[in-house]
Amino acid sequence: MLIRQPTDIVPSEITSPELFRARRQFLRLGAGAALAGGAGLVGLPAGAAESLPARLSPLSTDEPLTGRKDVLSYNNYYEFGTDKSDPAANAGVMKTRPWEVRVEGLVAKPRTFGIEELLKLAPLEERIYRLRCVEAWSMVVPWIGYSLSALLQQVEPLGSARYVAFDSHYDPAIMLRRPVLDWPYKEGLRLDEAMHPLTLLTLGVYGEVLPNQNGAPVRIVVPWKYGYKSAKSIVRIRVTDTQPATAWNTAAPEEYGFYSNVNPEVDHPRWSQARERRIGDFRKRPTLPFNGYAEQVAGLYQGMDLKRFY
Ligand SMILES: Nc1nc2c(c(=O)[nH]1)N[C@H]1C(S)=C(S)[C@@H](COP(=O)(O)O)O[C@H]1N2
Ligand SMILES: [Mo]
Repeated sequence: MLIRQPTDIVPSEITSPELFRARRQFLRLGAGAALAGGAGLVGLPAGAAESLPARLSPLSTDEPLTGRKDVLSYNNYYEFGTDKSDPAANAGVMKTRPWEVRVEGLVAKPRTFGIEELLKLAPLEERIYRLRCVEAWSMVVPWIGYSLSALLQQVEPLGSARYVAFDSHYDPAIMLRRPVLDWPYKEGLRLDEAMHPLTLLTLGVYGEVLPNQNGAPVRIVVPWKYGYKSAKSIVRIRVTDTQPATAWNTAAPEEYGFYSNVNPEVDHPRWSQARERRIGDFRKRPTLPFNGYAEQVAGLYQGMDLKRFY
């Protein structure tokens, strides 16, 4: 079973052994870090992370979670370095309060949202999603947030709106200055993709507010697309009528398309996308079309040649 039945149970009542084990491990790690009186095991800033209670969403997968330590220490966040361990080591210096996200463009009510406001805009849900990186590894992550559509509805997109662009925060004083990508990091979705209930405005992970290396204080998560579509630490959302430029598509258009739907049949020019390694596993597993979310999202692309629009 891929998708849980709709239910109103809260995560603490879930008896799935993996989830239970993960939560126990989470509590142990938190307690250990507090006792040590300093940084946690994975480069977290000192002090207890703020917990973020959320109700388990029926849109969650029931596959075993990737361990919290891996989720918080094996990251892509190139602004803080290109090695997987760099973001956890370097992102701690980023200040995430106060924080504002400007939502503008082709909308009736452009508005700036403070992070406190975003935390209260809609009921928080725990969404356990598969994350498939373009580098052919994957994870299962218990994100916390709500559908991005709840935010977009607040600003009322105009009839001419077609796309949504996301800008990440960029501060050259604490981030990479080398133009590995065209900073600030940019991403984009078609409006219908952005409005799809699976597209998550993400504020937390593993029961806590987002750690900096995972894109604090607010990021996007689009589970049926390669991980790079899920921009971290966003400061601006712009509704447009033309397809926005994106960081990876600008850097290497032959390798990274605008759509970036997970597709085992369209290889990256330098490697296969047919299989993936789930972090923590030894054997590879087949990659599923749309990362296993085909039933929910394939309809968005009806009639499109997905080899051309990769
Ligand atoms: N601003 C920004 N967002 C980003 C990236 C980045 O380098 N910068 N990396 C992307 C990639 S390639 C992946 S796989 C995911 C990883 O998210 P995680 O580290 O929380 O697992 O973040 C995405 N969002
Ligand atoms: Mo990625």
